[in-house]
Order: sequence, then structure tokens, then C-alpha cells
Amino acid sequence: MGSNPMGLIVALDSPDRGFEGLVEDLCGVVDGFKLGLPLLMGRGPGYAAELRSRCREGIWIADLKLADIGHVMKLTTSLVVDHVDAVIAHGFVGVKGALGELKEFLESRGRKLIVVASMSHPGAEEVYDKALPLILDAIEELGPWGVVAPATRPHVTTSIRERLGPRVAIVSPGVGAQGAEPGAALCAGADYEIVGRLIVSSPDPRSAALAVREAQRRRLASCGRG
Ligand code: O7E
Repeated sequence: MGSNPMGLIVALDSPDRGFEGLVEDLCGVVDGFKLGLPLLMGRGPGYAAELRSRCREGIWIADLKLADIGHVMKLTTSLVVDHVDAVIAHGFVGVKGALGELKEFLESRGRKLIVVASMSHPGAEEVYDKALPLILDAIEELGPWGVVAPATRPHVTTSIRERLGPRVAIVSPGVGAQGAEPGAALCAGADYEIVGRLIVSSPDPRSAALAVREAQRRRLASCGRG
């Protein structure tokens, strides 16, 4: 990984609005879209196909944040697997009978697994950070395409990169509304920053996305990764 040090993925979460126009506006400007659970539950899994028909470029991720036995995670995933490139699951459920089965299912359909290693909110320090060494053991055994690491706590992202090496993709949420500055997670070792409200709640999402890209570029130049 690390081939695209300026990665930007836009999070679409709200079930209360249609994102068709926004996806068309941002197509080619950003590197992909992440579809949140409220959106997929509110609009139905088929909405992923509807949005994707508006932009055939980039990576499309179903953020199901799965945490169940493998059998049930596969059932849930089967509702969207044809419409997306990747699915997100939690790391704490472990490999045997859970993430191992899910990864096998996704790979049999030519799809990617992304595993949450840590999270961006303050409460992640209460449990997630303490469990991080064990979660990273599971992730190392599993070998997923990608992992989630927090933009809000760059030192955690750096430690995840150091532990897992260059081959895994790191996607990093927490930029903008949650306080992290664009580019900070990329400097810490992430490949993609996930940005939701800063872009989708803007009156001009395309300009907002271009501004994030420019801020990423400047930050990367200053940390020597640009
Ligand atoms: O704060 P925003 O509006 O930029 O949105 C952040 C998005 O990232 C939102 O979809 C949320 O579900 C997601 N996210 C976090 O905010 N924190 C995490 O720790 C993990 C995620 C996430 O997307 O995990 C998978 C990448």
C-alpha cells in the first residue's frame, strides 16, 4: 500500500437525503465512497447499487461494522456484496468462526475485507486502545486488505502502521467534524482519510472536497511524504 498517499474517501451516512447528485459531483474528485449503516438501513441495501450507477470510479465500501459469528456476518454481507468493493468488520470478534469465514466469503466474491483496529472517538481509549495488541495479533493472522485507524490519534495510526508493515491499506476517519486536520493521518501512515460531514454538509461539496485535497497536499509536503 502507500501507493496513493493522498487518498480521500467520502462517508455518506444520513438516511434523510438523497446522495445521487453529490456522488455525481464528487466522482473523479475523490477516491471512493463509504456507505454507512444508517444510509443502508434507511434506504435499503439496493441504494448502494443506485449510487454506484452514478459513479463507476473509485472504491465503494459498505461500512457495516460487523461484529458477529461468521455465519451471520456472511448473511448480512450478502445483502450488499454485489454492489460494493469492500466491507468493514470489527476486529475484536477474532479470526476463528468469525473474521476468517467472512474474509473467505468476501474473497470468493472478489471483494475486500477492512477490519477496525481502533476508533476515532474519545471512548476508544477506554477499551479499544487497551485491546489493540490483541486485535493486531488477530489482524496479522487474518491478513485483511485494509484496517481502520484513527485520524484523531495519529500516534495510534503510526503504531498500527509500524506493527502491520506497508502491505495493508490504512483508512482513517475523524478528519474535520471530529477534529483531525486533513493530511495528519496520512503523515502518520494512513493511505486514505475518511471525511464525512466536512464535505457532505457543505453547501458546495465539490469545492469542500477540493479544499481537503489541497490541505492534504500541503500537510504531506510538510511531513515529507508528499
Ligand atoms: O465525522 P465525519 O462526519 O467525518 O464521519 C466520520 C465517518 O467515519 C462516519 O461514517 C463514521 O461511521 C466513520 N468512523 C468514525 O467516525 N470513527 C471510527 O473510528 C470509525 C469509522 C469508520 O468509518 O470505520 C470504518 C472506516
